[in-house]
Amino acid sequence: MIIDKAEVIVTSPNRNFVTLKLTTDDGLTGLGDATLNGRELAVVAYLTEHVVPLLLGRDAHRIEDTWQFLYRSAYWRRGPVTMAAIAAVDMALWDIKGKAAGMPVYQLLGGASRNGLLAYGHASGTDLPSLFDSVRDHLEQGFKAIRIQTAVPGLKAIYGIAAQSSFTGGGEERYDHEPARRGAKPVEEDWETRPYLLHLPKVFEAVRNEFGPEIPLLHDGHHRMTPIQAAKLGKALEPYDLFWLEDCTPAENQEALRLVRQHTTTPLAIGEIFNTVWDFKDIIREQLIDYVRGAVTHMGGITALKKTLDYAALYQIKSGMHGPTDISPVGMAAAMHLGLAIHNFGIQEYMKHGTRTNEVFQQSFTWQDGLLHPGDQPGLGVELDLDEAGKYPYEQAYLPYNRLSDGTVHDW
Ligand code: GCO
Ligand code: MG
Repeated sequence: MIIDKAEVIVTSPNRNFVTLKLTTDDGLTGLGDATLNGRELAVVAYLTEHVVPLLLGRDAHRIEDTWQFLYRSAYWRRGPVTMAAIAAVDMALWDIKGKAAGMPVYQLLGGASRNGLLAYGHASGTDLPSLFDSVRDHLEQGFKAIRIQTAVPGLKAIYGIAAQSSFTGGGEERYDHEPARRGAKPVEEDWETRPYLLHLPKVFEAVRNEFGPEIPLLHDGHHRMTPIQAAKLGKALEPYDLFWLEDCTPAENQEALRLVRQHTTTPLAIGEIFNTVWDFKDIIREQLIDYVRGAVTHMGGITALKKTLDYAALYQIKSGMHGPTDISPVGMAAAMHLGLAIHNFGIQEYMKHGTRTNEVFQQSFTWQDGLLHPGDQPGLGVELDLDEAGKYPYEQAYLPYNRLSDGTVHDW
C-alpha cells in the first residue's frame, strides 16, 4: 500500500483549515488536519515543500516508522509548525489503515472504553442575563458540562465572549467566527487582571445559584495571570467546585503550576499550545495538572498524543483535548477516536462547526444526550468535498491580542 499522491488543501468556509489528503496506489484516501490558527500558511509550506516529497513512494501502513522518520530526520525538533505537519501525516495514515482494515480508528486503538464522550460547550455573556441565556441554550442542546466566560466591568473586549449568545445553533455568530476578527491586522483587546479577579468569583456564585451544584463548570484563564494571581483565583473559586481552571498562567512557565498547586484544590488543565510529550513530562510526573489539553492536531497526531496520555494515566491525569473550531472536523474526529479508546478520558471540548464547514467536511460523528461518538465508518469517518472546499479560498486571519490600560502588551 504505497502513498502515491499527497495534496495540501486550504479552505476557509467559516475559518481557515489546512488538510492533508493522502492517496495510496490501491485508491484508498486518508485525511489529516494541519490547521495552525493564524499561522496556517507556514504549515502549508512545511508540508508542501518538505514533507510531501518524502511521503511519495512510502508504505502507508508504517505509521510509527513514518512518524519517527519525519520527527528525527528533520533534526530541528518540536514546535507547532513541525508538529502540526507531522500530525496531519499521522492522522491521514490512521485514516487509511482504518479503511484498509474496514474498521473505525478507535477499534485499531484497542476498541471503545466507553459508550460516548462527555463534552463541554462554551457559554459566554456580556452580563449575567446574557450569560444565563447562553447557559440555558447549552443545556437545551444537551451539554452536560459548560465553560463559563464573561465580560469584566471596565474592559471593552475580551477573548471568548460572543457579542450576543455564544451559541446560536448554526454556529455562525459566535466570537470565533465574527468577521471583525478576521483580517489583515490582529484585533486589539484590553485586559486588567485586578477587575477580573474581583469579578469572576461573583459570576460563578451567580451561576451556581441559578443552575445548582450539579453541572460541571469550567473556565479558561487564557494564560493571563501571574502564578500568585492564579493561586488566588483558584482558591477564590473553590466554593463553586470547578471541573477545571484552564491555562491559569502562561503555559511555558511550568514551575508556576507548583505555586498554584500549593494553594488550591481547583483542578488544573493546561497544554493547548504544547506540541510534544516533552512539554508535558515534568508537570505530569510532578502531578501539577489534572487534565492534558493537547490537541491531536498540534501534538504530532494520534500516535504521539496517545503516548502522552498513556504516560499521564500513570498519575491519574486525564484527557481534556482541545476542541475549538480551529481544530478542523478531521482533527475533531481524530480526538474522538482517541478519546473513545483510552482508559483515562476526561472530557472533550466541543464547539460546533459552522454550516459551511459541515458542508465542506462530511462527518460521521454523533452528538446525543451530551455525548460525542466518532461513528463506525472505517477510518476517521470524515471526507472532504473538494468542490465545496474550492468555493472558500484562504483568508488572512489573525488571532486577537491584548494590551493593558497603560498600553503594555499582555498575554492574550
Ligand atoms: C480554547 C482555546 C481557544 C484558543 C484558540 C486559539 O480553550 O478553546 O483557548 O479558543 O484561543 O484555539 O487558536
Ligand atoms: Mg483554552
